[in-house]
Amino acid sequence: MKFDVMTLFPEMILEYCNFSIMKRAIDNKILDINTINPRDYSLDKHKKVDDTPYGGGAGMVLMVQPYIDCYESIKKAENSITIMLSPQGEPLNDSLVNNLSNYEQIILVCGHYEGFDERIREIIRPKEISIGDFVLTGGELPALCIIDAVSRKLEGTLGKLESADEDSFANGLIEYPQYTRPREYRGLYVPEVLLNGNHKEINKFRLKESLKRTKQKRPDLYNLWLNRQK
Ligand code: 4HQ
Repeated sequence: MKFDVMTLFPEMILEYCNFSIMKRAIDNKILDINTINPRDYSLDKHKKVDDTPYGGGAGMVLMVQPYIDCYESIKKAENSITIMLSPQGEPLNDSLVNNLSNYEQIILVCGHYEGFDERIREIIRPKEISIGDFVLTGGELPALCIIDAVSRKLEGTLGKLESADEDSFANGLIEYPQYTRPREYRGLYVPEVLLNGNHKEINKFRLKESLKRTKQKRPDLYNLWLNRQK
């Protein structure tokens, strides 16, 4: 899968992807991360990419010309989607991540500090995605959230020991409690059931704990799970 990230700060994207599981997936050719900087497409003699808003008001607005010329320079695969990171977008969740993992190419449009000239949206017609109801200084972190979450769904990204179908949300529930050595720490013990090797009992315990936690911490997800069982 290829990600093309339009950003004024390409190093932010590339640096994150240069570590751990992301780096391994890139080295193994499962992933290709490319950045394109709209500043390189600015026709302004000072390489300007933003300007003051028509109608007045605080802040600056990202200019249509550098963003559109940058966007049009990207070679589009047949099965590709363009996403703009924005608090106005559809909230990111596990099912959206699964859908995105089926594309051959994902183009991510990041802004920074300021809003986009509305004509960028009108011309590109991107899908807009939000990572939550709060305001960030730029779209780079949300873009990385999408790159990271989608990448770990791709075959071969996670090793056997990091399987994606056992974590939170694989079954719509949050994770059961986990333990490793030692069996006792400051008087706190690992539950007996995990020590006896009875995998039927262990799975029963884990499901019960997942349900208990989800009901208590995320009643919204618990109700979705209940409805799915019908
Ligand atoms: N942004 N989820 C990028 C966000 C955001 C979010 C604000 C998007 C700043 C430049 N993006 N602009 N929340 O806060 O996706």
